[in-house]
Amino acid sequence: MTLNVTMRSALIGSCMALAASAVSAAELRGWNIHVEDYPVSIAMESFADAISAATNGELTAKTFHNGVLGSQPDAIEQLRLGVIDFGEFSLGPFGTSVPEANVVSLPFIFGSIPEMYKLMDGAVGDAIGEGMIKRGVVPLGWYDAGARSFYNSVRPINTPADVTGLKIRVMNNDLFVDMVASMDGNATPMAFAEVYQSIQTGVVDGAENNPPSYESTSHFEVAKFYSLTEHLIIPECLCMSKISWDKLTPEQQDIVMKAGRDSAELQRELWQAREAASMKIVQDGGTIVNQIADKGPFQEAMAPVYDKFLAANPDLAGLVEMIRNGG
Ligand code: BDP
Repeated sequence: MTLNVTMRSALIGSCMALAASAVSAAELRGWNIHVEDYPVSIAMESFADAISAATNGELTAKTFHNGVLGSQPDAIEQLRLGVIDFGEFSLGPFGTSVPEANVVSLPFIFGSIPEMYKLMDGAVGDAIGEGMIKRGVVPLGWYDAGARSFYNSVRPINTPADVTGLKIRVMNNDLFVDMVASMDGNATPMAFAEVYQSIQTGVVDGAENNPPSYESTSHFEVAKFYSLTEHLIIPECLCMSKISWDKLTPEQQDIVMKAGRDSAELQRELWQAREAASMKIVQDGGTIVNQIADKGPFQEAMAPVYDKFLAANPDLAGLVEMIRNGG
């Protein structure tokens, strides 16, 4: 049977109406690993409120905090499959599925946090975003996660040699294993939720993270040496499953995109305050913080990480150069 043009367009029209009504009846489900008072979590709540307000409640979004929907690597897969509609992710674990995202996981690649913002809000963010869309993920806003530094229960780290022999938990990505190996440490990729107990029981000696995560997870209780290496500045992403995105009407897509961008602005402001508050909490709680007098030796130790990455991803050399040159 062949459909005439009128029938065909009527059919398409009714399918679209069905799809739209199916979405407006549904609630978007969001994944978040952090505790409820974390800057990311507060910004995600404002994202949901903005969507509901702008659609008069026709489209709503509910965020499940505290990682109750699973670990980050699993959640990224579920997002790509449309099982989870949206979430807030570090680009660190994203690198295993989106090669372009890996460039921001190279140690010391950004000169500073303001430089990271500038680049992510420009050509670098666009290039990474295109890579994500190709793999089924639509970025809505880039969130701040400050800089990550090492902490452990054994000794302060002042030079790369101090990392030698330490067992360090890293996020799920070979780049971070190589990063620790380049200083003769032993890296163990592990889920965020397992780190506290693993340090406590000596499975690992420490990990690395920004002050708010070091504090909100209470890792500082079991790893009191916090050494400000600031070796990774990895932006994060509020993003949506492409499958879920495609089910929205164009108007809903505009609303969701704007809500995502606005939530990123809020998150960046909240982040600054939380970083300072977290540093105070950990220091009041007995953490011994040390600055790194000279980060040069750490940066030099990372040369093999860059060499291996660029050998495996020659097509990303331009993006790496763009970031290293500050845009
Ligand atoms: C935090 C990130 C979170 C990661 C976590 C980790 O915000 O997305 O899951 O680090 O180390 O800073 O796993």
